[in-house]
Amino acid sequence: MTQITLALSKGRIFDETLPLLAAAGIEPAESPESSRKLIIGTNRADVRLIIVRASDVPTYVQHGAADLGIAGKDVLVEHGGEGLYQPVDLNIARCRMMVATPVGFDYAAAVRRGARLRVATKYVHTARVHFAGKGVHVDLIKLYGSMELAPLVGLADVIVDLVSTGGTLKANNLVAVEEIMPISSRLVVNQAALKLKQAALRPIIDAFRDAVQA
Ligand code: PRT
Ligand code: MG
Repeated sequence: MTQITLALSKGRIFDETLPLLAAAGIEPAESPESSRKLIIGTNRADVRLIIVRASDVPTYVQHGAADLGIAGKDVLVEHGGEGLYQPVDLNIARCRMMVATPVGFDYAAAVRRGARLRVATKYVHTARVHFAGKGVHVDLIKLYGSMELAPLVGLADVIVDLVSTGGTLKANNLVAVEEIMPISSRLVVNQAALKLKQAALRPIIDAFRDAVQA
């Protein structure tokens, strides 16, 4: 029996993946929210889940420690996608990658002036490519979370972050001024595993694709 390992993160991706797993006939034996286990069995003896940080999913799959994974496009763009096949946009955990500024900050004028813009973000690669494309010179400040704080305390002029409801920006007196890209989560597959475990992986990939289309 071919063993299949699927890498997932807790939280919104796990919750939104459950119906897709069910469509593929996979039911986790326990919830990662209540269990501290990092390897979770399923109703299928040949399928197990590993629970990793969202930003680590591409790394586990790239190196073949997991055959499949589910990762946000934000994470995949930062990772680069090397060694990964991305067969299905699952259309879950949707949001938008945005540039945001304090309310009242004249972003258009700042860009026009051509002065260096201080940009705080977890998404350094995405931000670099975005501003280079606009011909805007930036000083990138790498953060690991709570980007919204940076402009409020003078660490940066603008942030690049994910926006879903907009509630977090609003609560911190920030406003989205530019969309960089729409984000959703993708099924990613280790390229070597896809060849070696074709017969076992194909039905799962197809079930996910069918569930998304339904
Ligand atoms: O939380 P942790 O540090 O472990 O990692 P993570 O934040 O990368 O993981 P997680 O589980 O929070 O997010 C996993 C994936 O969900 C991301 O990689 C995105 O693809 C996707 N996603 C969808 C989001 C959001 N929507 C989202 N709104 N990820 C994060 N957010 C954050 C955003 O960064 C901001 O702080 O929520 C806040 C804004 O939300 P609103 O609703 O107030 O606009
Ligand atoms: Mg988070």
